Amino acid sequence: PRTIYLQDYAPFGWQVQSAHLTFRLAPEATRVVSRLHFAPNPGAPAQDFFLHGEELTLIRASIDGEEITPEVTPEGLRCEVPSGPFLFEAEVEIAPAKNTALEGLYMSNGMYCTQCEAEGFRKITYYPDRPDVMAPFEVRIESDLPVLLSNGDKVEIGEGFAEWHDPWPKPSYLFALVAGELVNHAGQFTTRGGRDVELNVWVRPGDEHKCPFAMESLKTSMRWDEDVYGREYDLDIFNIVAVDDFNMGAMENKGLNIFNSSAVLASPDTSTDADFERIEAIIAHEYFHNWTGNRITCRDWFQLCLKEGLTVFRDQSFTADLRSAPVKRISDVLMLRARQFPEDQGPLAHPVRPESFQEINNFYTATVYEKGAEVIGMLKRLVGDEDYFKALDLYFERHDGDAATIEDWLAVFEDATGRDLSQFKRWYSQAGTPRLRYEESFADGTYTLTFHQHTPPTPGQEEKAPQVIPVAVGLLGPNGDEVVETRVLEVTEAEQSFSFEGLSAQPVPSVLRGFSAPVVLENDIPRETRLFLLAHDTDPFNRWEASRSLARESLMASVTEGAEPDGAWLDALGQVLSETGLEPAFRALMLGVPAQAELARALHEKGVTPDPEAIWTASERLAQTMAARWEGMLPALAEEAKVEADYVPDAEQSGKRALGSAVLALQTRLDGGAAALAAFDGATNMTQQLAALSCLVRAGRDKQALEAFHAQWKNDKLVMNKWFGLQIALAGPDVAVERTEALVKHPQFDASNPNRFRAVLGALAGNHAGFHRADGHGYRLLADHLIDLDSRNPQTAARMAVAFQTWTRYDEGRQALMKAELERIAAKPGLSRDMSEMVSRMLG
Ligand code: B3K
Ligand code: ZN
Repeated sequence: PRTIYLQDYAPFGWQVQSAHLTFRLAPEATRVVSRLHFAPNPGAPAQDFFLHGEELTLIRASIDGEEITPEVTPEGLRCEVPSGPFLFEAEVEIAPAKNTALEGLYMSNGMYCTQCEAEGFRKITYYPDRPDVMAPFEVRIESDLPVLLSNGDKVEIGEGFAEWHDPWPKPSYLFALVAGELVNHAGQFTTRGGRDVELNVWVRPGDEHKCPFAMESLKTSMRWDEDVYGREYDLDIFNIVAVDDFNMGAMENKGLNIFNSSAVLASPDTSTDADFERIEAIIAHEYFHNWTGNRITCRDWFQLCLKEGLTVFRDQSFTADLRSAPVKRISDVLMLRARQFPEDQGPLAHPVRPESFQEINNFYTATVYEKGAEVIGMLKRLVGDEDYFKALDLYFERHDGDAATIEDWLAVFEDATGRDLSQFKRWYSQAGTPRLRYEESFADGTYTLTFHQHTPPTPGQEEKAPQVIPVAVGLLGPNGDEVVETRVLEVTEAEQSFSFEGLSAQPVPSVLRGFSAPVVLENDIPRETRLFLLAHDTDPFNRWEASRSLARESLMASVTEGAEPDGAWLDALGQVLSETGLEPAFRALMLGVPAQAELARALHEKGVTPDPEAIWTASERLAQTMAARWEGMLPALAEEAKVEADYVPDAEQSGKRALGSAVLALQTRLDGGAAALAAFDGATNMTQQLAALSCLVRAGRDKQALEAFHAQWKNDKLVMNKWFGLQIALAGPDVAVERTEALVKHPQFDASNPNRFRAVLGALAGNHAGFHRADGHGYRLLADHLIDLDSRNPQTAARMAVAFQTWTRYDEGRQALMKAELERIAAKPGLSRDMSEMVSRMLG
């Protein structure tokens, strides 16, 4: 496969002044007629006229009304064109019913829908399918289906057709079309400028009752973007459509967002609190793209973080505002460490702005999204809130309607604040997680922190230069009082000191408060200091972090030396748990212990080869010890976690339920499942029902409950995904593989539905000890299914192959087994470009 390089960027030789498309829909033979007005692009180098097009049957083509016979290749079409403006017309045939890759125009449960980002539009018609070519679109859809939707505003809806016009010039990746038997949950929003906007959530008949939450989330997002970023909506209609078969969460097509049904449909009976929060965040994310992504898009796909990092940062801020900021920050860091750190520290490491790719779909990664968001957070921390919003205003003013770059983005910050960001830019170009270490000294009332930073090599980047690391620090006095409030130190050198004067005694530092930069803090902070911070830190993140690191060390000592869980830590944590002044959601997070994969990474970082079985055993033992040690306080915590009011998925109630679920898990360790069985039977919402079922699965007392759950929910696909996933994800290492083998034979397993495939095979990959079973059965099972899926849906298959990215961490036996599976995948004839790139990068 061909590699594309950032440095080779060149603009397209023509502009598309307008695009007119007519669709005559038919499952096996849809006709797409395009009328494209081209004009030479004065700024572009001379080039052949080439339009992207894949898997299209060309019926006819013409220029200015004259039939032409273009040169057609598997990648597109080439022809001679006039030197001035001209009209290009083409008619092509495509087969949406046969499209199993779910990219381009495809069918899901009898409805037509599209997914064009990044390069799917070329499977719909011939077009310059690149984000820097923007055009207004007019779309006519002809079909007998009752609901026919496209981007922009309605022009005319009649018997068997609909016409839409999107006045905002957009790249082809934002094109969307939907046709089907759908019903709408309608709403209305008036923008602050007075525009009345019709809102709809479109779903299949029967799902109407699962729409109100998405609608409320949309309105809240629209208001928030006006209030916080000053951004208003710009069309008279905003449609959201739920689709069952979808490769990702959702897509921000202009005025017509298409969502995985799992990211829209919500009801208390069928969705957990976590689902509600995720739906709210995804609705917000896609809506926020209207400005950060659509009005200002990316010049090329290397700039993907320009829209994704920023939009993730915006949705994280939104959730933090709506719910609890510390709880949101801790959850985001957990996610970053679970998904982005392994990427940054393994064979798939790439900069936030990659410089080459074979298949762009492989770069919708945690690095581009979540580390991309961290980079924006650091920028905001460095310049301060006021200057941040000044820079954003300038960004919107200067680049509205542009296809922009990271250089453009940084320039608005430089111009708005007068800062030089050339060193900061390394966050975009250097891959890898920086390591930070500090030394302390104290003399004559002056306390000095000396930082050292370095970034380990990553594939293709041996040498790393120092980065700008904003380190938020506060100092605590010996009695636990805060003597210096949080201040942000800017570490820019490989080694750099900062002093604090006028202190009467040596303070205890609280470093990297709020996780102010995505780095690994390497200090072996003494256990006493961590216990002190756990008891006294005023920064909730670092308080949580202190406990988390004590937990990690305790578990590591269990794994390597068979040590007992750390009693001093458990007692100190027990104190925090009984602080009724702390919000329940925060205490629920404090009860969480490092995941087994996190321990594997921590051990590997210390030069210890992780043993998955030993990690599993140590984790089980810790849970058992926690339960026994805190037995006395569990009833009071359970009492506090009770929610008497009617179910609402807000932060307060969800926090209580999260605490209640964590307490039930501990209780189950003591009573073998009696309380969980009662909770399962008495559950009045999915959060409780699933929490109880999880406890029963872990306790190995799940047979009847799983049957009952199945009987109750067998007709609800989204709930059934939970049923499939849970019994694998939480199974013991001895049975996880067998359960997966049984479930892929279940009549309701459907490998062509990405949600179902992920629920089952993703759960196996996420069961650390089960997946890493020493005999390699877990590896083989996953590889078998990835090979199978790759021939139909390369995007989802390649994405899930990431489960193998940590293969070099493990013992020789496991390494050999995983390598053999990667090689087996690589050797498969006809392997997709997506999968072949992923596997070859992992093999190095
Ligand atoms: N922009 C889309 C992701 C498209 C993925 C293409 N493989 C959703 C989002 O980030 O909002
Ligand atoms: Zn996005």
